[in-house]
Amino acid sequence: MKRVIDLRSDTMTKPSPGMRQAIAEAEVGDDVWGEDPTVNKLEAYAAEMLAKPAALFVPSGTMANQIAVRSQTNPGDEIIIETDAHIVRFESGAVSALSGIQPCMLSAPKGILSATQVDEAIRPPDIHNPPTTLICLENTHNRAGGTVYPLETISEIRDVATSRNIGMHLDGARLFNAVCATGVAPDVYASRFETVSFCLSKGLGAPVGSLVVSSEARVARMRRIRKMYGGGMRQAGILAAAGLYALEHNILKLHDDHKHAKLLAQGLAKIPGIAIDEDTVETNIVIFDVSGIRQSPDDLLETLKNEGVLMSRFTPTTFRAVTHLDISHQDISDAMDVISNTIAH
Ligand code: TLP
Repeated sequence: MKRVIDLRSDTMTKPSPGMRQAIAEAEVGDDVWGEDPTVNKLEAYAAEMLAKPAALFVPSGTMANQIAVRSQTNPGDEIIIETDAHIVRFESGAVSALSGIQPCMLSAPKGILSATQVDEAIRPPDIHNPPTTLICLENTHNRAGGTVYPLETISEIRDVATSRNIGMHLDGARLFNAVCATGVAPDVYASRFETVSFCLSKGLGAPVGSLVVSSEARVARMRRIRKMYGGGMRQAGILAAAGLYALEHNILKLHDDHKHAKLLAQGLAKIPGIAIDEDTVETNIVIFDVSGIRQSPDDLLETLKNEGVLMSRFTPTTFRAVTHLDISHQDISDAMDVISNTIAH
């Protein structure tokens, strides 16, 4: 059978034999009762890594974000967020449906808001205005192509937030990609936010799971919201074991994903008809435009799929390719051969 090179997302990884072994050997208990030793271990591990007092294990990145937003807002509040952020683009309208807030969406180059932009968007106290109570950032920024928030910019936004008494949440689904790209420690990023979420099931290779870290009091509140959202899990230690394995073994492997993404971007840049801004390829996401190719984007995607290379459609004329744990150097050169041959015909 022809090997499929699946670049649709870094969520496509399958648990490795070592991870499966850890899953098989996990000690479990009922986590709704706080009695799953492996979940407790994972939460303690995550809290320590991000230097926050506590952490909560949840089934998905979406739930992590939604619980964090809910814990820091009241219905009728406004949150400041970049237009293409996952929280408002890809979470099925959950912030409005579940938290009753309205988003104030700001566009920004590479998905990176500036402190001035944020400052100007904060509503002055007035009976007509929704109170601005939360600023959400995304690092790395998925839809902008895995771009990294400069720590300096985050710190400037933090200063604005603190002076205006507003909370901050980080959608760090790919926080460890940012960590690998910059060398900035995860706890340094986390120190700028009240709540930080990160995913185990993106580049880190676990089948399920995200964490959200914060203060003891807020995590207690978020634990209740998790239950309300149906995210209380029972013998979840088998999932937490995969998460622990991911954190212990797979973070440094993200460096390879970043090298592979660069390689792919360099190869794509050489193909006539493909437009790509190589500077935006800072981590494991490659977004490129195919409007200069004779074939329609739909046909091209289908032909590539038939040749064993899967990518996702991002906009009407752009594709997204994401490198991950299950993609090797060889896969990248094989994918490049398929792409060049397909486009040449
Ligand atoms: N992103 C997925 C899709 O939903 C688009 C992907 O393939 O990239 N925050 C960010 C920044 C994300 O990229 C994602 C998933 C999430 C949150 C949500 O995580 P899950 O899928 O676990 O709910």
